[in-house]
Amino acid sequence: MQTFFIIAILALGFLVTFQIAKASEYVSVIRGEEQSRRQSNKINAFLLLMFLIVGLIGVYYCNEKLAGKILHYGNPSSDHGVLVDRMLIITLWVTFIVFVLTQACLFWFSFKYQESENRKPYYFPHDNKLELLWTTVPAVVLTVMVGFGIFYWFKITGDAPKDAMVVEVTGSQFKWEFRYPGKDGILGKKYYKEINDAKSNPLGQLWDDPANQDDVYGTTELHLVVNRPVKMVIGAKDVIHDVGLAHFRMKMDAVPGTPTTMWFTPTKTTKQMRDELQDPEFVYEISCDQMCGKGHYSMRGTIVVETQEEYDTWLITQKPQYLTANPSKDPNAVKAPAAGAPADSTGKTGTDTVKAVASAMH
Ligand SMILES: [Cu+2]
Repeated sequence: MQTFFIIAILALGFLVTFQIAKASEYVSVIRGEEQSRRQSNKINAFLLLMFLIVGLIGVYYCNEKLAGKILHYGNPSSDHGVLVDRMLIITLWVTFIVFVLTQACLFWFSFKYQESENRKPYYFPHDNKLELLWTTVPAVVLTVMVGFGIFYWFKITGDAPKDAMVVEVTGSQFKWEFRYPGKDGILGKKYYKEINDAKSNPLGQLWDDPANQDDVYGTTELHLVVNRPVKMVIGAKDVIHDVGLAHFRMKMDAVPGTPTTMWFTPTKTTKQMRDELQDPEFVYEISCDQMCGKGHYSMRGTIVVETQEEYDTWLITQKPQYLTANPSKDPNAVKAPAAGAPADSTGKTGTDTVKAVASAMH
């Protein structure tokens, strides 16, 4: 029904415009071309001025309406985020001033210098001073702005500080997977042909590589340490995704076969953010910022920013993926059946099995 009304209104609007145009054509024939031309010149000049005024009010109104809805992530939660926000604000101010000045001149001059019998136009085809001015001023301003952008870009994608923790982020349709290097601080080698979910090897880790044996794997939730730089090694398994970290003002493409990196330092824990925003439900978010398929919208993960102690406590409870994929190598796996419970068809209890395995190992 609503669609019908919209189409009807559009059709009516078209008809009315068409009829007005036709009527004004007849009027001009009756009045004489010259007078009608002057008349429409005046109307156009007035409409241009109205467009300027209504347009600027519209810009102000949209801004007021949407201000809280677009940048509603609070203050940035990372060191680089502060720099990114500063650049954004400077860019917005510069473009705002240029926008208002140029639009005001464009429409006000069209109105002020409309055709008049009391005025003679002054024509000048070329002015070197003017050319120089309107070429150099924007060039200098843009160079400064782009220069800052490039400087920060190299900083963010450049070498991370030595004490940085490393985490690998892998995108696939439609989830994020995380890998932590474990105690050795080194992410083990991978090979895409080894990717096998059935064998508990979702990232294709090469188990021969000792560096892989303590790597911790996880999905949906990423753990980071507050005030400690983190270097992200980013990749993808199928199509291009994009790591979007709105609260940290960070963003980087996840490309299959071509690892990308970026680093930053989270400056507020999840708890601090909850207090700051007075929102006990708040969680940091990792989103996919690159349209990657029909489940793109659901490619959301959460990030927990915590203290080093909390992080260490959490990491200890995580089982390396190596042991999940190779249960025979897991020293804790044999303890799995509860004590006293029948362990298998032989009627032995779990404790018996542990004893049996323990004696077999010695
Ligand atoms: Cu996506």
